[in-house]
Amino acid sequence: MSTRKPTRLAPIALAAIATAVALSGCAHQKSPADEVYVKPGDHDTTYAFLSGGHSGQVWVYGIPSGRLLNVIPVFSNYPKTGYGFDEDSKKLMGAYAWGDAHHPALSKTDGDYDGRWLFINDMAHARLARINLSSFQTEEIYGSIPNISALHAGPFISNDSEYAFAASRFSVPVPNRYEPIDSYKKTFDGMLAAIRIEPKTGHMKAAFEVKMPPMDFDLASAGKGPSDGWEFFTAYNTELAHTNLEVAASQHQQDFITAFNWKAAEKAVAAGHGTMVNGVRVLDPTQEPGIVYLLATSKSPHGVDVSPDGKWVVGAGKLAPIAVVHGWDNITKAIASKDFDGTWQGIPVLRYKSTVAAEVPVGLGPLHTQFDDKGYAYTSLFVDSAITKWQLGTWKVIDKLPVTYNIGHLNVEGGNTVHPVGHYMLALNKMTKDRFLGTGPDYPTNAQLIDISGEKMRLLQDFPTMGEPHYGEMIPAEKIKPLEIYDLKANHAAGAIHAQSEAGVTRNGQLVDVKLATIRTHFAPDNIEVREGDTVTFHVTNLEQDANVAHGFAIDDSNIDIEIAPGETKTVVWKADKAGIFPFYCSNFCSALHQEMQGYIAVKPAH
Ligand code: CUK
Ligand code: CUA
Repeated sequence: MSTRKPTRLAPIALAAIATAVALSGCAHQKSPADEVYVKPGDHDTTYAFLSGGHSGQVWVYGIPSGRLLNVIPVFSNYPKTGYGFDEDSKKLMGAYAWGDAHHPALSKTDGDYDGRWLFINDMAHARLARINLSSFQTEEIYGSIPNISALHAGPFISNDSEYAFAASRFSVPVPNRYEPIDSYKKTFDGMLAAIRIEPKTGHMKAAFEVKMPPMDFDLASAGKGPSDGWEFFTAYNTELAHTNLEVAASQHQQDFITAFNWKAAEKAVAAGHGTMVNGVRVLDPTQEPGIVYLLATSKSPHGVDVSPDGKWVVGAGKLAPIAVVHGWDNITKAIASKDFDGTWQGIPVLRYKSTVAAEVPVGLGPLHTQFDDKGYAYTSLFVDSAITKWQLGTWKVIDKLPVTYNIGHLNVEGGNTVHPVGHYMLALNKMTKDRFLGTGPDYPTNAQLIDISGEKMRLLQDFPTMGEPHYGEMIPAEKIKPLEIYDLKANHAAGAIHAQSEAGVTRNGQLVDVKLATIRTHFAPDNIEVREGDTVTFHVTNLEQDANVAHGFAIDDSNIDIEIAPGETKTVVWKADKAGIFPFYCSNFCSALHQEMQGYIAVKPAH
């Protein structure tokens, strides 16, 4: 079925093949075309969840084919599924019609992806969303998170999904209030946040926060193994500039990674430390020794990534051609012996010479690092348009692969876990330029699939992505168990019905309730009479219990169009504000008589 798992061979046979490949210069290697070709009817081996950037959606791709499997609307409307049109999803989306989604993050158990949920941030409104990976639907949007402004850094999930961590990119006064902008250094605050994830339901709630100097927090990564219980955040703008940042925030040769001991913070919060600000307990690190330390890291660090064994904290300073590696052992020793390079804004700065294990000369514009299962690291280089592979421990640069063009994030399958898979890596490039047929001045972005199972990285293929997927997460397909239908018997949604006989119209003054059934190939009822001025609530239940039989419900001359999955109920509200005849129909091709699936609403004049 897949190109992924070769037939099991005895170790001797494998060794023989390895030798043969080495001697013959890859004569036995499949061509890239064979590696990405998934023949009709076969399935991909891996899911890739790519953020849709400011389209506010998540794109689901199959890997290795690069086929777009589906779109999950999160922060913006999607008529295809009716998201943002029915009452429940309107409520989820709240007051905003868009979001800026950057970082999909899979839930974890014991440091590995468990296939339950996908979290993603909306930077612009400081929100986090949770997608259920059985229904592939957005289940929760939490926020705006109190005291967090521009949630770029997040969500970063701890090893047992205890918390999603997040931080403010643009500092503002906390609590938010008027202050003259040039009082920035004194009155604006950077914030780190721990958002508790309820283990059974996945519900999110801000648990505690840490008030920091007004740096721009950018990204984070969870400690693992020995460093579990810590979260590492990068920050640029240690200059604390509030204007002309391109120059003013690029002055210092080093900025910081903030090492945050969240287990210690939990204890401080349990002991009642800190103050309540907008309903969340906020700790002041200058009053809570041991909670936050600063790690000097080269010029304007963007990404920070902790190796799967938790021993190395890799920072990528985008304005220096190196990846800075801090050793976890070094960090703990420096903390224990108070080996500080003084304090900054009241927070201890660990001596750089003591914590740094290596400065790896990766190339120009380093942004993000990922790891494989064999002790190698891969750093994306925006300016060089390349990926550098290097080795943990020896710090040797092994390989450099050009990518097209201007890579941002990269992602290894299982990339943020303690057990990366080490076969596929995606390069998420910002620019497409000449890679695809032109489609006017709006260009797609470009994902490139790279095989990292050998010594050298091998480019397998390009495929277009949309809305700038800053980041993506890849997970083996067998870890996800997609739902096929909703169980009609278990459907207790408001207005749900379980048989066509329960369908019908009820009136209460000018409020009309329609329990509408859809089943191949009709609506029941399909002739509905209401009066001008009525507010008509349609609870549409799809009575089907066969997979892949979704019906639609669209009303002519209206903004109503939803799709209802088998066993699902969706509710839409329609104003009968003018007399006349309004046809409605099934907008989703469902069967041979789909075109017959229609009905009429007759609106009687008020007088
Ligand atoms: S970011 Cu680094 S390239 Cu994670 Cu929003 Cu876009
Ligand atoms: Cu039901 Cu088309």
